[in-house]
Amino acid sequence: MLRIRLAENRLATARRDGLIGGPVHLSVGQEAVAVGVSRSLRSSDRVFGAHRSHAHLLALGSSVHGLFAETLGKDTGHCRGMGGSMHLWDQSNGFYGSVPIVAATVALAVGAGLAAKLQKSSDVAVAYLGDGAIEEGIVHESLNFARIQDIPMIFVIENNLFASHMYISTRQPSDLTARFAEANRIPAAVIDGNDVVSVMETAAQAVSRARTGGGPTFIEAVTYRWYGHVDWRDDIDVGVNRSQADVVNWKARDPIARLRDAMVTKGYWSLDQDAELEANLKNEIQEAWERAMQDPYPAEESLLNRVYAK
Ligand SMILES: Cc1ncc(C[n+]2csc(CCOP(=O)(O)OP(=O)(O)O)c2C)c(N)n1
Ligand SMILES: [Mg+2]
Repeated sequence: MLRIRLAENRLATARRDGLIGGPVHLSVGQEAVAVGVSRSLRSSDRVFGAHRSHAHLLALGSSVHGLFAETLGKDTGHCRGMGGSMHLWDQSNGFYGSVPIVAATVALAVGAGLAAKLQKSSDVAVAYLGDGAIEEGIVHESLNFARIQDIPMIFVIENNLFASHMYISTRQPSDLTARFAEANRIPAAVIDGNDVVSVMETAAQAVSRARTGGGPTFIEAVTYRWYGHVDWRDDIDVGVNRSQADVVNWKARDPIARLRDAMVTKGYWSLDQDAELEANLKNEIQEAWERAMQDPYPAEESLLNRVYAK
């Protein structure tokens, strides 16, 4: 969680300073979701994200340097610099891709899950989506099809209460989305998305159910993003129902501080260990950034080389 946080904070600063050409959608504050889910996954699983997917990628074990290089448009990036922050891919770690068309990858995850089933593997698919994405029709077709075909997959809804600048109560008659799982007879769990242990335990059950033929699960993890919709700003001025007080309250539920405090209180972890971990991670992030900054851009003539994958 800390690696993801430090990496995203670096991206925020770099974007503010004009070093990154395209928008970056940050998930600082939401780290427990991707980390808790990924704990039960293996590299042959098939994970899909969307526009806010740095954490989904990194939590699978993908390299921070690859993310930085991709975001900077460098040849060493996960997509050879052709995608940027919103088109991430690292199949070696099970990340089958993110696409900024909201909800588009949900159906791809259903397809990947169906393939896993037809191949008689015990691999699972994961679709990460937001409370805004669930308003797209394709999600409802996906839920229905996943249930009817008993597809081994997990729908992970990161309900951060916002779609761009619109608060959930301005868009939906309920502030929870799990009712859509109920409508499709998919088992659902609504959990505190800032509690990594709760995410981990819920995801472990869901993944185990999918691997053993039990079909799909819907996990709604309620959380909050600390930055605004895109880039480094906090969006207090433009966010409907996004006051400074809300942000302060949600920061008090910081998933990283919560885990650290719990582990220190129970004697599993010391503040010295914590300081050492943070120092090591800061070094790692700094080195990854410096390397990515120095890496080459892709050659101009390579532009069309990877439009279609072999
Ligand atoms: C099909 C489509 N419609 C609209 C947009 C513009 N858009 C980008 S992100 C976003 C909000 C998505 O909200 P949510 O799914 O809750 O994800 P979050 O940003 O909260 O992580 C919108 C409307 C888009 N990229 N694609
Ligand atoms: Mg949202």
